[in-house]
Amino acid sequence: MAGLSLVQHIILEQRRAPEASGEFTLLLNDIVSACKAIAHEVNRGGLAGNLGIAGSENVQGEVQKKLDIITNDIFIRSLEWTGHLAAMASEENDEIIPIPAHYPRGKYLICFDPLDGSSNIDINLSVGTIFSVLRAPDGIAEPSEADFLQPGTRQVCAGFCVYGPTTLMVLTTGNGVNGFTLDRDVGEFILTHPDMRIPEDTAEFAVNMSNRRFWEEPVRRYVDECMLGLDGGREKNFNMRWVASMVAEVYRILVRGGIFMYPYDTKSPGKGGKLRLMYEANPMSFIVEQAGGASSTGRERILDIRPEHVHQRVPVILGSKNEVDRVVSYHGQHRA
Ligand code: AHM
Ligand code: MG
Repeated sequence: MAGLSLVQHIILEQRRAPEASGEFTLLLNDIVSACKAIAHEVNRGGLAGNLGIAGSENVQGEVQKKLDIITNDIFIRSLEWTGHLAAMASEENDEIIPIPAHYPRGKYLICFDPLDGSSNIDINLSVGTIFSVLRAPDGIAEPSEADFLQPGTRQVCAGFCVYGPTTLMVLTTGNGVNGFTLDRDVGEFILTHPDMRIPEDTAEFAVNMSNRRFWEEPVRRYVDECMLGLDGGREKNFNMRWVASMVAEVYRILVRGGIFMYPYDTKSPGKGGKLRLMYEANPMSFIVEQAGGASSTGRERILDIRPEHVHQRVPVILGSKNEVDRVVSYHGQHRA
């Protein structure tokens, strides 16, 4: 018998909340459709002429790949007309994306990265879509950037899709974390990984080691100790992974534990980190915490940050709780 589909799962959750109007379920259905269409384009790759650079830069000054633009368009076109959103924010758009005047408005806001891990597009490694759903403030017809600047604790839902050997969707609505695999034969995401939990301990870390000289002392200390393994103070050997796709790293951590770090570095002064708070760090932190893990900048819980800009960057340290706590304690000791 086929398992429960993602939409069935959400409808069952909705029935447990009798005050729910069903609008959120419909929004999620739209997101699922968008991700299925993106999975299709990513999968066709070179066959559809989708690989390579587009010849433009995004708001962050990053070279855009053709698929960055194609997937951003798919996400926007799939969601703008349905009447469940008040506005959108994308990694690929400098400004907030309004809902065109001729479409109805809804009560939700969405922040998204349509294709995370862009550097992996042309080399056939996993990439993904990350999204975060917030409520639009009451009585606001045309939300502005200020209406998006809510801390991560206010997220209604967060999720990501990984386009890898299989296409997977991971989702939380604040009630644990579930993983769904796209069954291409029936065109549905099927619940394959119910109630994902991150082990508290791990012997696996993920960090871009080439940035070591730009890190702060607490992160250098932690990673150096991992590298020393049995011969150092930790008295156990660690393994290292770096896919350079946050979606793949977080998925791995959800399945078998680990710690992922894109910490503060001095490589790009004034930026505060590489990853973006509102459509990378916040949704991933919500998911990781809901699965029993932890997420911090090293100095504060990511979900508590009061955002200042939609494209704000933050240091990210997340995953197995005991390891994240250790890195945070090193930051505290360094300050003291
Ligand atoms: P992107 O949104 O432009 O793809 O950047 C985010 C990605 C993350 O998925 C990944 O963890 C990181 O950038 C990799 O960065 P680096 O190439 O510096 O190792
Ligand atoms: Mg990204």
